[in-house]
Amino acid sequence: WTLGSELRHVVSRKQLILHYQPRFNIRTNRMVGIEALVRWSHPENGLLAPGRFIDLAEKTGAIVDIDRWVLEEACRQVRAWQLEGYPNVSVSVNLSSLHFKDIRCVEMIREALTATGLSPACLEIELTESGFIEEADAAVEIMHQLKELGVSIAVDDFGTGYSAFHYLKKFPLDTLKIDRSFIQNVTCSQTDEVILQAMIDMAKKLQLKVVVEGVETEAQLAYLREQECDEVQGYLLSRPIPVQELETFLSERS
Ligand code: G
Ligand code: G
Ligand code: MN
Ligand code: NA
Repeated sequence: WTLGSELRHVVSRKQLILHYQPRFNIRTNRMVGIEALVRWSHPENGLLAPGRFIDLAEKTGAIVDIDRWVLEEACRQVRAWQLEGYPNVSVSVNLSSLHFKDIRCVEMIREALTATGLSPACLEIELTESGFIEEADAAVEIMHQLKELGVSIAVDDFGTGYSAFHYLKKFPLDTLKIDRSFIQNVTCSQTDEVILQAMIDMAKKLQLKVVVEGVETEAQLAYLREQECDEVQGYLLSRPIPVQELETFLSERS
């Protein structure tokens, strides 16, 4: 398929851009972090969301170059904002689970930090559950090395994968990002409320930071304020936005 072969050249042709979605501390309302979300600025088809090409990039192997670019660009951008005097935010980068089978990904991450001068404390790597359970031994080793480096590790889309909890003991995790499907009906479904509450309780008892994703209504936000949730992300607060908009946001809202 033609998109597949074009994908091999997206990095060298400079067709990728990053949007950033803010993440907020639920108590202080401050923007504390941003998630980097890649887009493909395609010459004929316009701006393509990752849902349109990440799976394909994983199949063709193009994801390796894409993720390396995303990582370095996100680190570079956040470091540039620091040097320009914007308020400090940390950045979360989604990495394909393919990397977590290969110890070289630690080098890739170290290089991005060294090349850009960003402090490891400002970087969080997001992984999906299914991604690291598959080759657990390799993933554990990689995560330990990342922790040594000072980088944080988040489980993305929590609750949608294998839904086995044993790995929470095994992996050195910092953050659970609870999948947006769990917040959707929380204000009208008792069942959903029970499940979300249980996930938040468990995370807190395991001393993990809890981020709820996909917050779209004031009622959902009010509900989360009564829970022990730490941070929120979602369209109610901000969609993923381009660099310039984020700069405005940073200067006005932090
Ligand atoms: O199309 P949509 O924006 O809904 O897709 C978002 C999905 O794409 C999320 O699952 C997100 O984790 C993933 N994603 C976004 N940016 C990147 C990236 O730079 N690398 C990888 N591997 N996945 C990404
Ligand atoms: O899998 P991951 O969590 O990395 O995916 C992030 C995706 O979720 C992005 O595509 C982003 O646009 C989307 N997203 C972020 N906030 C919301 C929200 O409030 N509602 C919905 N439906 N999608 C959201
Ligand atoms: Mn994510
Ligand atoms: Na998610």
